[in-house]
Amino acid sequence: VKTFSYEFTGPQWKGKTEFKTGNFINGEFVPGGSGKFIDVYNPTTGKVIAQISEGNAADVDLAVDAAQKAYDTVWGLKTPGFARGKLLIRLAELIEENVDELASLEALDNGKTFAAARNFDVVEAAACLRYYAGWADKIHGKVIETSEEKFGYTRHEPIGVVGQIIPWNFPFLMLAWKLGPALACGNTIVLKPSEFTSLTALRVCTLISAAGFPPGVVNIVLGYGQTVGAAISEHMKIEKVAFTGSTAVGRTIMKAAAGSNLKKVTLELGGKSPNVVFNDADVDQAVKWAAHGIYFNHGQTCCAGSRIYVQSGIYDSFIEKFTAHVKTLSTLVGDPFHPSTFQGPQVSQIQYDRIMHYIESGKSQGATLHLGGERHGTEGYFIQPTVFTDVEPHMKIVQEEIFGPVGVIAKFEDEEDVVRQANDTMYGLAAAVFSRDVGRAISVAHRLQAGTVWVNCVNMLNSQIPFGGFKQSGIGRELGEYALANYTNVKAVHVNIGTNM
Ligand code: TXE
Repeated sequence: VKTFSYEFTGPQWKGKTEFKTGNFINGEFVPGGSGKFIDVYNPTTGKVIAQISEGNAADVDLAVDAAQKAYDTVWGLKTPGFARGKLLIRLAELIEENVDELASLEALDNGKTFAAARNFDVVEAAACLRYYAGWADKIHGKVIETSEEKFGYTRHEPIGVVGQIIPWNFPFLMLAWKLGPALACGNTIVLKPSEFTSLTALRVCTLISAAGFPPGVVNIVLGYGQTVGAAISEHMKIEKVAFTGSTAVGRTIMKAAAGSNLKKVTLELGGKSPNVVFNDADVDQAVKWAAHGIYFNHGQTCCAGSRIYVQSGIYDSFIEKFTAHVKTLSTLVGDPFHPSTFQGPQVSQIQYDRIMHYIESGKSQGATLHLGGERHGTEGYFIQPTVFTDVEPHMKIVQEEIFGPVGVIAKFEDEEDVVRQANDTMYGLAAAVFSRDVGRAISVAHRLQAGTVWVNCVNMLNSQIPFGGFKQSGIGRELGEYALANYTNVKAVHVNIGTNM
């Protein structure tokens, strides 16, 4: 197993990190069965910084066996809810104690800014684990009396071994969203991080052990989607798979589940979220939020407000103020470790190419490239914050998820018009409405086909509030009490205390 050793000497934090980069199975780092390695790139420079083991289907089998053994012997109800909660709290504490190191690693590996990683990703990950720690001893069923002599009760039993496959845009936060509810409910886990961003998942393994989780409760198998991801989704001994990533892969995972053991599937997929700004909105506020909606995390956010609809009465003033704001953001693109940087590089060469391809398609389909559209700098995967105007509903940049710092702005006349345009998409992850008329804002929020609607804000994510998609943006909900249902089987027990049939 290789070791990753790195010294951070940024202006915000100096320190060292060191950990093994093999699979984490049964509490130990072990080499991948293929004997091969995957290069890990620093997206800021495009240079290789580490090598992680490349796992295969045999590694998934080993991880499932370890997870099953842990489930049968030490986890599930053998570690009662309050004790599972205590371990989750300890893990949250250890994450907080190591926040600078974890945030640095995330910035190095993913390209997001150290400040965002520190103040959002890592902090929210710890908050999520604490939130689910609180649920761990409150997961129980109901008693349902059906007659004087008969009653039933329900048990919310853990499922057993669950599979989890996560993406690269919020590597550490997605890990916490997946681990929190699954562990609180008493399941054991086989998780695959993205092959692009596995470093924080590996670092946290040592914290999982240090917190006192028994070996085998959390197992990480590194590798590619087509091998390790497919092995998880097809596995006959995994009864549930949770996935965050592209809609195309979500479809593949559902097929694999259907073709194997009909494992339960939850999916959190892509989006093309509309952001609707009415004439009566506070324009300065709307501008600020709309920019955050699309440019936060370099546009690599599933709920990014990538379609901005502005009512005709304020269109010109919105464009003027939005342009000025985005020009300021364009001066803040650069080194993720610099304290004033707002936007770092895109995660990979593949994503860089995909986004540039969409920018070209916007131009060739006749949209106006209003701002940006070019590479920033000479190395790494940086793209200028980009704005298209004069867009038509059929254009690829209006219909498809770009997953980069590219927003499209369209004008609308009235409420009917904008609701129709906003809902004209196969996605339904999120939406936002800006208006000072609370009645209008809420009635439009109710008409938008999206799992989350923000009123006079965007991108608010809280551990307590469910998150997930309508339409082809997904199945099931993460976060909040709702996520617990993903990780329990409800058993009804009927009891007869009388002598009558
Ligand atoms: O995602 P993939 P990619 C969207 C976004 C982006 C596009 C492509 O539009 O431009 O997807 O990104 C694993 N069986 N989102 O190709 O492939 C893979 O190894 C099982 C939205 O990087 O979906 C990784 O761990 N697993 C999104 C995970 O799936 C497979 C976040 C996600 O990668 C697999 C990321 C397979 N056959 C991208 N193939 C969001 N909803 O936030 C791949 N994987």
